[in-house]
Amino acid sequence: MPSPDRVFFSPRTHPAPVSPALPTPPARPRTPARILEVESLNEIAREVERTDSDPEGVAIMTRKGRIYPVRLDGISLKAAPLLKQEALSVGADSAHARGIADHSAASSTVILLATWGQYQRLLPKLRRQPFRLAEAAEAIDRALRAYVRTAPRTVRGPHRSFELGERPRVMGVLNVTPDSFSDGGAYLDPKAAVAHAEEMVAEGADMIDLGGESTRPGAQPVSPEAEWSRIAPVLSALSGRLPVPISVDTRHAEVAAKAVDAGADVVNDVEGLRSEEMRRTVAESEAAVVVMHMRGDPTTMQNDLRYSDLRAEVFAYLSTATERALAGGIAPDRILVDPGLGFGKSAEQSLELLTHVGEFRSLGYPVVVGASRKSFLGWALGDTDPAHRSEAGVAAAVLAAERGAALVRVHEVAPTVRALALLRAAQKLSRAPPSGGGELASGEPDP
Ligand code: HH2
Repeated sequence: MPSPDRVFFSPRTHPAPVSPALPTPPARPRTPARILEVESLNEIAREVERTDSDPEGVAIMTRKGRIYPVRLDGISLKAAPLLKQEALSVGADSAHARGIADHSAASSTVILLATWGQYQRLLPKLRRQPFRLAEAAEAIDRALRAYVRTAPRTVRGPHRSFELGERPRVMGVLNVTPDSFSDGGAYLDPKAAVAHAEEMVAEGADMIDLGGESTRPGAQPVSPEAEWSRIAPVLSALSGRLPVPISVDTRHAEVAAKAVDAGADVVNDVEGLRSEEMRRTVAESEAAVVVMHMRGDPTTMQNDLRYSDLRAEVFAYLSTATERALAGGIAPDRILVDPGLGFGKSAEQSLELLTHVGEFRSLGYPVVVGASRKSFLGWALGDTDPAHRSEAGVAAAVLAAERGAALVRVHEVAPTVRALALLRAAQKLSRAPPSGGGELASGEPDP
């Protein structure tokens, strides 16, 4: 984590003292108090600057302007009180189970509540402590750095590379299926599919996601042979001709292998690399991969929607799946994660994941979100017709990108691209550095 001395603000000359002859300002402020909408540290710094605070003061105050709540699981009975004590010693705090005090709990989930500056003082203290608190310090450090990262990253596929993070990117859906829930049959003819891909690229799609099997709830599984026969002609017509990378939406390793051979750069696996064969295929082909969360499979996934803690479970699943991917030889800069809206989730659960999607950035991988036309949008609209979900789908894409998704998977590319242009402009404004001497520091938080 950057040290406080990396915060640069240029020194300023102080103005002459205020003359005592000036009239005394009114005792009460002339305007009501205003709660500031300041999210990023640069935004906080710019506001503090407006008080004409000393540049050094701007840096110090800014670090106090935002709390980052961090959740840790499985903190032991011995470690939890020590963690709280150290947190309190830097002016922060941590919450843990009641049972830690009377020793009725062997371990606890802990929520740390600290500012960036407090973490900088806390982490070195934790690194010196026993009971695996040094390990916890590393986990906190890694998560904070990953969460606040705004720098773009290049994802390298076997055929071409693409940039994520510099602006929200759009993945256009191309379903070559008879039974997809919203566009089944529309692009089964390869000519129609190719024309639709070209249309989406002309509308601003940054990637095309080609799928030959519907994974909607209750969909009938398709054999790898049938799936490949649907996508092969489309892929061979598009590959090398499209100016954007192609992703193949498949659960089958043999389809993934053939598709990457035929020009795909990304394997979009809704089964989250559960299959060892798929992990091997992705590693060997050097494809990028979207690791998605789904409980069970499309035929069973909506049968049991009980989670003891939805986001914690999805987060743990993606953490394990990405660790397995790394262990299987997939390079970290080729991994993307997706919470899988609608895959074994109720409408409320999909909405919860959508509105907290930025949390998954703590894993250190770009986040993909597919909300387009899904039934939770219909639930929010009080309307079951998928044809009426366009506007809500665009809103969901903007919400996802605003909350930290790097890539949104959508059917309607043109309106999404136009809506995201506004978000991009707003993000540029919000992330602009303070005027008093440049950046807070490289690597500083500025989500
Ligand atoms: N959703 C669908 C399919 N693939 N892949 C990722 N990474 N994330 C998603 O949310 C996702 C996905 C379902 O949408 P669609 O392709 O339109 O429907 P169908 O599965 O019926 O073809």
